[in-house]
Formats: sequence, C-alpha cells, structure tokens
Amino acid sequence: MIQLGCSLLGSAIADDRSWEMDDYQAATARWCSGCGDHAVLAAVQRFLADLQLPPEETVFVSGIGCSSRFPHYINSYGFHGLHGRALPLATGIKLRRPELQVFVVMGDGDCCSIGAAHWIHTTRYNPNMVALMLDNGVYGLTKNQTSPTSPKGVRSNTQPKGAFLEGMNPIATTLGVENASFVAQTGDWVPDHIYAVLKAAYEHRGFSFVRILQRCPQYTDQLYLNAMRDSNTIELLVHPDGVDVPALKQIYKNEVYHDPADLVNAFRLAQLDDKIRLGVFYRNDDLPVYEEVRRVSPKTADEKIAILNAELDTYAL
Ligand SMILES: Cc1ncc(C[n+]2csc(CCOP(=O)(O)OP(=O)(O)O)c2C)c(N)n1
Repeated sequence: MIQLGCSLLGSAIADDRSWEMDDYQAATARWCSGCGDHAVLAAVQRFLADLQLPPEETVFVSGIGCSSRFPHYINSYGFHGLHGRALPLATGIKLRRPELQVFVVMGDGDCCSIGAAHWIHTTRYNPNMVALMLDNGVYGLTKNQTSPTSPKGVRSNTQPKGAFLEGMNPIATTLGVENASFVAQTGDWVPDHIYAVLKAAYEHRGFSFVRILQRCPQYTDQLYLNAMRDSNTIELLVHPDGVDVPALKQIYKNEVYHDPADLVNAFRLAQLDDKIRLGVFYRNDDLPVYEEVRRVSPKTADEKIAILNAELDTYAL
C-alpha cells in the first residue's frame, strides 16, 4: 500500500516561508570558469527568488550536455533526462501536473539536432512552460563537435576544416512553426536582459522559447567576443509587451520599437544578420495550451492511490 505524505503529490503547504537567492542554490556548478552557463544560472536563481516560486512546485528538466547539468544546481525538483528528450519529458510532467512551474534547459545540440523533432512539436503543442536553449554553437560536453548552430567555417573535431553550412537560425525556425506563441533572444553577458526576458517568458501563457547566446570559453571563445566588446553590434527590440530595460539604454544605443504581436516583422528582424537582436520577437497569449486541450480530469488523493495500487498489482506474483 502506498501512502502519500509528500508535497509533490499535492498537499498544500500553508506557512509563511520565503526564499532568498541562496535557497535556490543546490550543488556547486562544475562548469568551466568563464562559461556563460554560470550567468544564466545566477539570473534564474534571482528570478526564482524575486517571484518566490516554491521549490516544491518548480521543476527543471534537461537533456544531456554541459547546460543540461542545470537541474543539479537549482534547489527545486529536477529531471536530468536523455540527450534531446527534455521537451517531451517536460510536456509529460506538465500534462499530469499542470499546476507545477516547468522550466526546460537545453543545449543547441540537444534542441536543434537530436531533439529537433521535439522542439518543433512542443512548439506546436504549446504547453505552458519556459524553455531555455543555451546556444554556444558547439557540442560542449562531448568536447567540440559541430552543432546545427555552429557558424560556417568554425572548426571542430567533426569538421576540422570548418563547418560546411551556415548555422541554422533557431529564432526564425521557431517562428515558422504553427502555434509558436513566445519567441525571444537574450545573451548571457547581459544579466538584466536575461532576467527581463525570463520574466516575460514566465508570465506568457504558452510555450516560451528563449534562445540564450552563451559563451563557451573552451571551444567557441570567438563566437560572441565582438558582441561583448562592441555594443554597436547589438540591437535591442523594445516594447511594453516584450521587454524594455531602461538601464541598458546607457550601453546599447541601437534599439527598435517592435510590437511582438507582429509576426511578419518578427520574421524580418529574425532574418537580418547585420546585428545581434535581443528581445521578444513574437508573443501571442491567445493560443490554446496543450494541458488544457488534453486536460485530464483532476483526481483526489484516494483516486491516485487506487490507480498506483492497480498499476503495482500488474506485477503481483
Ligand atoms: C542519444 C545520445 N546521443 C549522443 C550522446 C552524446 N552527447 C552527450 S551531450 C552531447 C552534445 C552536447 O551538446 P549541447 O547539447 O550543445 O550542449 P552543451 O554541452 O554544449 O551545453 C552529445 C552528442 C548522448 N548522451 N545520447
């Protein structure tokens, strides 16, 4: 007989707890020094503390890769899954437990290569969760193979003479999928911008796809060097329905007022390659979310125990 005693199974905790940033810190991050993943982790922990998300109602799901070590470093529930499979895992969690706050962390290999089918279909399903794609343009954990976002000519162990093709454009790709409902881009070296995008993504109702340009000091140290050194290479997309961070106006002089409801202009901006554009490209809060389309009627604790016992009886000798 199974007893339900744990908060994961829905008992409301009525107390006056509050959380500081440190409360969301789990194991010490083992990423290389200078890796952009550290900055993303700090922004996420700051966001969790500001929004006071209860750790037991928050789940971080990942695939396999350096960036996918994320759930180990956040003090919440977590699922370090299989390479490329973070999105279907997270969708399953959201379908069964729609009240949980679900975050997905993937690398560019994870999302755009082995997990590409899941990326497309999760965008189309539109579950209400946030996906962060940490894009360092390389397979980091396995030590330097070309990824779908590696720019043409960048050398790796698998393409030592340089990547044969232009890197794919994850923003334009996501925008092209039916039911795309939130598509944004930010960079690990602009913490206030990551924070603002994260907050907008979380507040959006639907699948929020956030590409985070992420530095890998080990294998692609040149990739965002210019972007960091020369503020003129960046253009901010600003709008009240997207993000607008006043402090960044001191640093970045190029900005464009872009209404994220305008899909055609979002495409146009996503395809320009004269500058790196940071901000919310597209947002539509009116699309149906998958956990409602596929709603499973809520069950009482007793009904859940009966279901679990029936499952376990399958294996009774
Ligand atoms: C099915 C499967 N194929 C391949 C691998 C080997 N593998 C582990 S991580 C990885 C790539 C990681 O690159 P990325 O997703 O870009 O994340 P990063 O390490 O750069 O953060 C690969 C190919 C695996 N673990 N499982």
